[in-house]
Amino acid sequence: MRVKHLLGHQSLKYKNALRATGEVIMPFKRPRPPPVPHATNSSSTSTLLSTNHEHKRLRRGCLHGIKAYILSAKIDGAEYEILIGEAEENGAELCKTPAEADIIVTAIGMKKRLERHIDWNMAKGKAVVRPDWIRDSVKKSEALPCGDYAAISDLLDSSIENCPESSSSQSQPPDQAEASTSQHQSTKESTLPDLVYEPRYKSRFACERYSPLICPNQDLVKELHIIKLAREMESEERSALSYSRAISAIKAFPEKIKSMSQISDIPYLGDKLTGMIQEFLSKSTISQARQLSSDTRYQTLISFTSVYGIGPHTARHLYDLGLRTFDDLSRYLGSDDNAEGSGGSFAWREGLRLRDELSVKIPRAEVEEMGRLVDNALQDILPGSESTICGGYRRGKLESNDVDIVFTHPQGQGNKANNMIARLVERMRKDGLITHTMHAPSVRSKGSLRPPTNHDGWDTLDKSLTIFNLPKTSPYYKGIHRRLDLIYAPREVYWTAVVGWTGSTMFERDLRLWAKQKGLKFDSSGITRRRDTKALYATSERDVFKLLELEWIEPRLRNADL
Ligand code: 8GT
Ligand code: MN
Repeated sequence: MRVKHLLGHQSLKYKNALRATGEVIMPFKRPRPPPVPHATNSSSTSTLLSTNHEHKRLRRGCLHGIKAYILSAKIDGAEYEILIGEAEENGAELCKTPAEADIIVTAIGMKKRLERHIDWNMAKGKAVVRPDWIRDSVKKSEALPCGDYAAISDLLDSSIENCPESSSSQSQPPDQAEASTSQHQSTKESTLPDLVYEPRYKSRFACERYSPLICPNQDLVKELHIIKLAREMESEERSALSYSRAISAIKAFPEKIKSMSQISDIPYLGDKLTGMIQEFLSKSTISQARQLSSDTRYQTLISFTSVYGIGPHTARHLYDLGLRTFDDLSRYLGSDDNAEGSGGSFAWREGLRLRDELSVKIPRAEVEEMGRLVDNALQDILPGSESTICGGYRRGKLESNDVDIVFTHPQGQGNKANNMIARLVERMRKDGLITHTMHAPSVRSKGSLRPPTNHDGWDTLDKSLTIFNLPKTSPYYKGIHRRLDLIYAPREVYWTAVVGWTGSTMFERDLRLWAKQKGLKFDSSGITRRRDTKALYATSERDVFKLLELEWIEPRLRNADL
C-alpha cells in the first residue's frame, strides 16, 4: 500500500494536528495475540506430527531459550538487523529491556559508555558480551562460554558466572541429544550434493533468490502476511520484519510444502514460524491469522490506513478515540472542532474522499496507458527523455495499487533534478492529468514503516507523489483517480533507480544488505564504494547486478513480498 509510503513525515504532522485538537493521545490497547500453537510430542501418532516433531528438534536453535538483549548503540543499522535475525532464528528470545535478559550483547567496550545505557549493578548480574558471541555460537551451533567474549573487562568474572546455557543443550536427555546430533549429521550428509548445486532458495538474501509472483505456497504466505500486517498496524517493526523475512524466504521455495522435513533449508524460520507452518500443514490455516482477520481492532486499523495519508500511529489514535468506520472518521473530520486549519485534517478528508477510487486496482493495460501519457508529456517538454514503468507492474503483477515511473534525460545530470520533476508535473497538471501532488522529501524520515532501516532514506532522487486522472478521451477512462509516483534520476544513475524502484520491498532491503557486505552502498540514487565513496555507474540494468557481484534476476522473479 503506497499509503505507507507517506507515513514517515506525515504521521508526525498528523500527530501534531491531532494534538492541536486538544485530545489526549491514549495508550493503545493491543489485543493479546493468541498463544502460538506449538508442536508437542504428546498424544498424536500421525506421521505428520511425528516427522514434525523430529524436524522441530532438529531445527531447535543453539540459542534456544536464551533471553538476550541486543544494545543497538555503536552497532550499525544493517549489522544490528543481521544480529537480531541470527539470534531470533537460532531460538534466542529477544527482550525489549536489558532487565529481562540473561545476556546483554553490546559493541560498547567501556564501562562509562555502557553506563549511559544500562545500569551498572544490573549489568553485573548478567553476562555482557560482544556481538561476535552470537556469530560464533551460531557458527559452532552451540551457545559458547561467555568468558572469551566479555565486552567489558570489569565484567569478565560476572559474565562467566552468569553465562546462560541454551535449553536446547540443557533439556535434552543425553541419548536424545545424541540422536539429534547424528540426525543432524545425516541431514548434512544427505545435502552434500548441494555443495555442488546450492539451490537459490537457501540464500539469506532475497536478491539471490528466485521469487515468482505466485509461489507454490501462496496460501501459507497469505496467512503469514495477515500476521505481518497486524504487527505493522501495532508498529511492532521488528516482529513485522521477522514475518517479512520468513514470507520472503518461503516465496522462493520451489515446491509445495507437504511435510516439515522439506523446509529445513529455508532460512529465517525460527521456532515460532516453524510452529505456524506446522499448524498450516494440518489445518490449512493459522489460528492467529484467523483470529486477527475477524478482530475489530485489526480490521479497523487496516481500513483506516487505507486512507491516503493515515499511518498506523494515527489509525491507532483514531481507534482509541472510539472511531470504527469511515462514517465515524468522516464525521470526526467534518466536525469543526477537529478541523483545524493546519493541513492534517484537510489531507485526511481529501484522502477519505478519494479512498474508494484509490483502492481500485489498476489493470496492466491502464498502467501502460498511463505510462504512454507520461512519456508523451515528457517528450514534449524534454525531448529524448527515457522512462520505465517500475514497481509491481514491472514484476508482472496483473493489477497494481499505483504506478511508479522512473525517468531521465540525456542532458539531465547532477542537481538539475528539481527542475525536471517540476516541469513534468506542471505540464501534466495543465493538461488535467494530475490533480494533486505531494512532493516527497528526498530523504524519508525515520520511523516510517517502509524499510530499509539500514539507512535513513530510500534515496535522494527527486520525486513527486501525485494523483492522476485519465483524460475522458482515453479508451481506458473510467473516471477513477490513480496514484502515480514520478521519479527523476540523473542519467548516470538511471539504471540503479530502475532497479531500486522495481522492488519488491524485501528484494530491495536485501539488495542494500548484500551491497554492504560487498563493501558497497546501494540505493536508487547510486552505487558507491564504501572505502573511498567512489561512485560506480551502471550502463544497463544487468550492469547494476554485475557491479554488485550479483547474478542477474529478472524483474518477474523479484516478488520477494506477498
Ligand atoms: P503496488 O504498487 O501494486 O502496491 O506494488 P509495488 O509497486 O511493488 O509497491 P510500491 O509501494 O508502489 O513500491 C514500489 C517499489 O518502490 C517498492 O518495491 C520499493 O522498493 C520502492 N520504493 C518505495 N518507496 C520508495 C522510495 O521512497 N524510494 C525508492 N528508491 N524506492 C521506493 O516504495
Ligand atoms: Mn507501485
